[in-house]
Amino acid sequence: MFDKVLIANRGEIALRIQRACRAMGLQTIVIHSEIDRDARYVALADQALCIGPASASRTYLNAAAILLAAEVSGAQAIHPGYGFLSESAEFADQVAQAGLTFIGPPADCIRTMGDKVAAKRAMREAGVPCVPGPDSALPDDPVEVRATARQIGYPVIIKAAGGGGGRGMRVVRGEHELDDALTLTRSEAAQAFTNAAVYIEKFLEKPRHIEIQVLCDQHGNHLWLGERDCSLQRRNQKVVEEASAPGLDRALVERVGQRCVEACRRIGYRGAGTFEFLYQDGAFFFIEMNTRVQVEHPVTEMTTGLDIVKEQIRVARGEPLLISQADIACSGHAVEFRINAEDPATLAPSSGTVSRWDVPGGIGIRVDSHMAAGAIVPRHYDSLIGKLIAHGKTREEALARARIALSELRVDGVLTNVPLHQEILNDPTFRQGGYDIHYLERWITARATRI
Ligand code: MV4
Repeated sequence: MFDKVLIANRGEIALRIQRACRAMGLQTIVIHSEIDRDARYVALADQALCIGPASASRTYLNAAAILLAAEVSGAQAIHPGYGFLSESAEFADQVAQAGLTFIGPPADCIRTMGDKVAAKRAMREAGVPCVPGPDSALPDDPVEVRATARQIGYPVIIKAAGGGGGRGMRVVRGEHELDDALTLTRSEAAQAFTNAAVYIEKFLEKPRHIEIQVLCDQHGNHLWLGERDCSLQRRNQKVVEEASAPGLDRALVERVGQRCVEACRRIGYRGAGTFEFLYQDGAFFFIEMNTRVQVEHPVTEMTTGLDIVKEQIRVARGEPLLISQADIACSGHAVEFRINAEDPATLAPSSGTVSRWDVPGGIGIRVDSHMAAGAIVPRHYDSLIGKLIAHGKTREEALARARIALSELRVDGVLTNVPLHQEILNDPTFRQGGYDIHYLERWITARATRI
């Protein structure tokens, strides 16, 4: 049991976690860098500790400094948020060794999912549908690899087992490209990740990115909370996410959701998690599991009415979930627009001081942001400054509400991608729904030639 939580993150998620803590009557401690010292969530916390300069490696990624801050402040639990140390099995272990509660899954689950080969093997064994390809790392012998690639059928993709989120992968369209791709991906993997292993899969040309949210306690309750469509992305950064995914066969989603829940039971998963799938030609293919709360969790909160961060904390306290699968009814449609501080024309990050921050409101509108007039957007971290989430009875209603809300959002001092979102909302393919993961990049390229 704990009543004092240290939030090892920054920005909108630091504020989001703090709100959940407050709703549960828990004390909050935030750690922060020098450049974040005047942030709104820092002032709102019960206690704040500056642990270093702006550099993320010396602050939000500095496990030793965070553990020391927990010790001196008397925190009994650490919430890692997303990014930074959230998926470090080593950090989760260190937190436990310090006698504190890590608000997240067991370190072993994080470790398994961090190794994409081990993750895939565990999921296939649990009956989750996976992308065709072996459940093992590639052998050194290029002749064996050639045979495997031929068996799968070109195009194939070679991925680093220690990668994920789009890092360390290479598409191979024919045998003539295989040796070079293998050598390059292997050397990248050896350099960038502690795990040098690579693996091979069938390359899917035009998939959608559909993910399934799960929530588990240690009392045998394993739930799935519906799916999200995160196909609108650029350079592996999601831009718009929605729940539910338009046009899917509900009976199929139901079966896949149940498989995810069974897999969680099998591996002893606890906390919130996300199964990432590629969806193509009416079938789901597991690629990775995320063992953290995600940026896009609010769309699921809007359709289920659940507070995912609160449930994460409940579960970490050893308490049982108060809901069962039968209680989960996804209602209506929710869409999230990530508000980034970036030049809408060049898409380059824009940093500085926000001089005006006028937030939209009204029925079905939620804004998760740590911004305010006077807030600093440092160049040292990612460019997410807020999220605008719209809910409606139907997708059309959610999009209509989002359109009005985006028109009410006024930001001065930094550039934002709000104009990009407004253009996206007018795009017939987006309005139709069901676009694939390459749609936005192609749309942006076409737009660049239009301007
Ligand atoms: C793939 C794929 C096509 N076929 N795997 C990129 C991020 C990482 N999570 C997995 N990724 C992909 N894996 C096979 N077998 C295409 C991608 C991919 C992608 C996936 C999800 C969201 C955006 C993406 C953007 C480019 C490529």
